[in-house]
Amino acid sequence: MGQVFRKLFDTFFGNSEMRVVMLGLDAAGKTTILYKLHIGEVLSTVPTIGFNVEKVQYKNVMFTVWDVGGQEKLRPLWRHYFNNTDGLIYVVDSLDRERIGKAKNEFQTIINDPFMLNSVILVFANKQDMKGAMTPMEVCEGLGLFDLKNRKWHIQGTCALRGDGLYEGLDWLASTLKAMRAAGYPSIGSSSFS
Ligand code: G3D
Ligand code: MG
Repeated sequence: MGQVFRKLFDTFFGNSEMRVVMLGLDAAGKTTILYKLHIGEVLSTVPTIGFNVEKVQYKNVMFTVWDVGGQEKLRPLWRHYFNNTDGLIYVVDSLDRERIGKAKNEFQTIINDPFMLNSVILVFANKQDMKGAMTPMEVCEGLGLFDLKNRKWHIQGTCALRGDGLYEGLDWLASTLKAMRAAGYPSIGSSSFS
């Protein structure tokens, strides 16, 4: 998995800087995904602003990860991390039907942040290995993805424990960003499933 992923990024990104933030409610599977990618040492920091941030730098690509859905008052501080974000990965625990409404509220707040308006959106409908998990289509509906206007998004069913779907999702993210860069960042909406 790690090797394939590294090859993918080497092929697509060369030397261009890229910033990816991976967000989701606690227990969605973000930390598991970060480790599963094997792209470098996961640095866990608690900045003075008081929430836990995990970071992995792989060559020119910086992944920054934190839990959303905590204290509202910390929200304005996210801006610091949103700045210049190229790609958002939003991870959903597909088994957690009770909190899909909360996951939606947080998601909508994030993607409508002025700093996030140009970022492409990859949603991981995680924990697909679990019986009773929402399908990617249900997660799509739960988050309100169909209502998005002029955004590039993609939803991918994943099992982070096994690594299933991670590569496919990141492949979409990398190739989409590459195409946007080549075209000078047009913000044209499109969507896709897998
Ligand atoms: P977070 O970083 O988003 O808060 P974690 O989430 O990566 O810490 O994962 C939370 C729990 O979900 C962990 O279980 C983890 O093993 C589990 N998990 C993550 N991805 C999957 C998946 O695809 N399938 C299943 N079945 N479980 C998953 P624990 O028990 O360690 O709390
Ligand atoms: Mg975590």
